[in-house]
Amino acid sequence: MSNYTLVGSTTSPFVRKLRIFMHYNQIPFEFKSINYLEAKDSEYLKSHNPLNKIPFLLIDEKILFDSRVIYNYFSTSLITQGRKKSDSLEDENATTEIDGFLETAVNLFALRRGGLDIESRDNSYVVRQKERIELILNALEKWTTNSSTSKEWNYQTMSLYCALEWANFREMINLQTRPLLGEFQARFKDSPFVEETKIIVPV
Ligand SMILES: N[C@@H](CCC(=O)N[C@@H](CS)C(=O)NCC(=O)O)C(=O)O
Repeated sequence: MSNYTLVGSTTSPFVRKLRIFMHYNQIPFEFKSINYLEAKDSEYLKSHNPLNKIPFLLIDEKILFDSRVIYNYFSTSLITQGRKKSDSLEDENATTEIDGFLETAVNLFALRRGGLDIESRDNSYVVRQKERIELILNALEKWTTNSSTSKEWNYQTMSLYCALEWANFREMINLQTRPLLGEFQARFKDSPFVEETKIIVPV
């Protein structure tokens, strides 16, 4: 059996959903927590992943980038073992929407942290990113109401839970203005491995 090390941070929602998914599916792994804002960890990240992003997975001597690719790697194996069903087209679209929301929100957060006024309507790129966030959240609200997948603890619901909690925590969204998504969060707040993987900001 392979040795797995998941490299990431204790704040990243892309990392957190994989930690939850792997624990939930009893996949043994080591979690290596890094803080890429610190010089040593930044060098470590750059020397391993040319995308300069977390998460990545070490599989013995090999390496795999990107949360969705890592998820697909484990999902395929679980399906072969009869321990998981395949994702439907609707599930795939939900994953794309959640990842799209998160990539956009993470980029805007980084721009804001760098000093850009993301509330200004002068920057058409920023305006378009914010519009994308609203469009995706509208679609996900419908998904949380209509889809049977949204009622169980699975990769899609783990992804949305982690995405919303991160975005709310970083004040990129206000869940008070999205009651359907607030209900979704309340439904899953006591789910397996939510507490164990809660957001911890390095001091
Ligand atoms: N598509 C990537 C996105 C990962 C991502 O954006 N991770 C953020 C942390 S939440 C990151 O590493 N950002 C580094 C940076 O922007 O410099 C995935 O799904 O793994």
